[in-house]
Amino acid sequence: MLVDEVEIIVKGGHGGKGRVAFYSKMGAGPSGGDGGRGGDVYVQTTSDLYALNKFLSQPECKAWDGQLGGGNRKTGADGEDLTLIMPMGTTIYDQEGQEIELNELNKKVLLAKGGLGGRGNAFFKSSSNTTSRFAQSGLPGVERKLILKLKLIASFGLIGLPNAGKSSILNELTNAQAKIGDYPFTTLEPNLGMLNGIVIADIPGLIDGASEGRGLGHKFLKHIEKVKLLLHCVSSQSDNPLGDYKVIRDELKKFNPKLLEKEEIILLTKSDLVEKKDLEKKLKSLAKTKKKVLPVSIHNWDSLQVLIKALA
Ligand SMILES: Nc1nc2c(ncn2[C@@H]2O[C@H](COP(=O)(O)OP(=O)(O)OP(=O)(O)O)[C@@H](O)[C@H]2O)c(=O)[nH]1
Ligand SMILES: [Mg+2]
Repeated sequence: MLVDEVEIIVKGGHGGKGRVAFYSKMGAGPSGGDGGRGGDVYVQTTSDLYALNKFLSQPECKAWDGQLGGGNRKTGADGEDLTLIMPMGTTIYDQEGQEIELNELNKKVLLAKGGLGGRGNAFFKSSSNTTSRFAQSGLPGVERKLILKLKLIASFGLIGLPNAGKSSILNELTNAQAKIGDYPFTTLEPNLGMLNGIVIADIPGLIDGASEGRGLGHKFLKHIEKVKLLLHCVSSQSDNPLGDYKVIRDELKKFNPKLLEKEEIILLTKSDLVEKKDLEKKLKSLAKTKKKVLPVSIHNWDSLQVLIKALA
C-alpha cells in the first residue's frame, strides 16, 4: 500500500538543564556548566515513493534532548538531530498555513529547532552573588503538527500483456519493490517508482477485452490517460510480438482513442531469453509500427542504460 497522506508531530529536542555545582576548593564559587542544545528535526527527500508509509506507525518524531551541564563549567552534549526521510513530491502543511514543497532530490530542510540549553550556575556568578545556586532548566524544542501529502503524477506508464515483464523493469529502473511472478496478473494495483525525479507507473497487465472489463486492466486504463509517455512492453518470448502489441493498442483505442496519440516507446522485453537471430526478427517486425523499439533485459545492464538514456 502506498501512503500518500499522513499526519505527524515533530518536536525539537529539549535543551539540557544547566548544572548547579561548586569547585571543591573553598571559596572558588559555582562551577556548573550549561546544558546542551536540543537536537533539530530536518526532512530530507528520497526517490523512494513509499517513504511516507513508516509515519503511519510512528507519527511522533522527536530529536534528542540536550544533556545536563557538567562540573568545571563544562557544557552538556548537544542532542542529536533527527532527519526524516520523505519522498520527493511531498508537500508539508503546518497549522499556521505554511507549506513546504519538497521538489528537489536529497534536499534537507529544517522542520523544528531544538531548544537552547539552560545556563549552569557558574553563569550567574557575580560580584554580588558569588555562590549562586541558580541554574536554568533549558527550553523545550519547537513542536509542530504537520500534514504530509504526496502528489503523484506519473510521467511514464509501463503497459503490456500480463507477464510481459513490466514490474521487473520498474524495479530495475527505480527503487520500487514490485512483486514479480512467473504468471499473469501478478500486479493487482499500479506500482510506482521514481527515476531521476520522474514517476513511473507499472499498470496491471492489460488483456484482450480489458476495455470491456476483462482482466484487471480496465480499472487501470484511466491511470494511463494521465501519463505523458507509454512504455509498451512486449515479451520477446512471444511468437507474435506485433500481434501482442496490436492487442493492447486495440484496447487502448476502444477505451479512449486519444490514448493512441501518446508518445510511445516499445520495449522488447526479456531479450536474454531468445537467440540473437530470433530477436532481430522480432525487432524488425515491431519496427513496422514506426515507433522507437528497444530490446531490454533486466539481466543486461547495457540495455537498461540505453533505456534510461532514451527516457532522459
Ligand atoms: N530472463 C528474464 N526474465 C524476466 C525478465 N523480465 C521479467 N522476467 C520474468 O518474467 C516474469 C514476469 O515478470 P513480471 O515483471 O512480473 O511481469 P509483469 O508484466 O509485471 O506481469 P503482470 O504483473 O502479471 O502483468 C517473471 O518470472 C520475471 O522474473 C528479463 O529481462 N529476463
Ligand atoms: Mg507486474
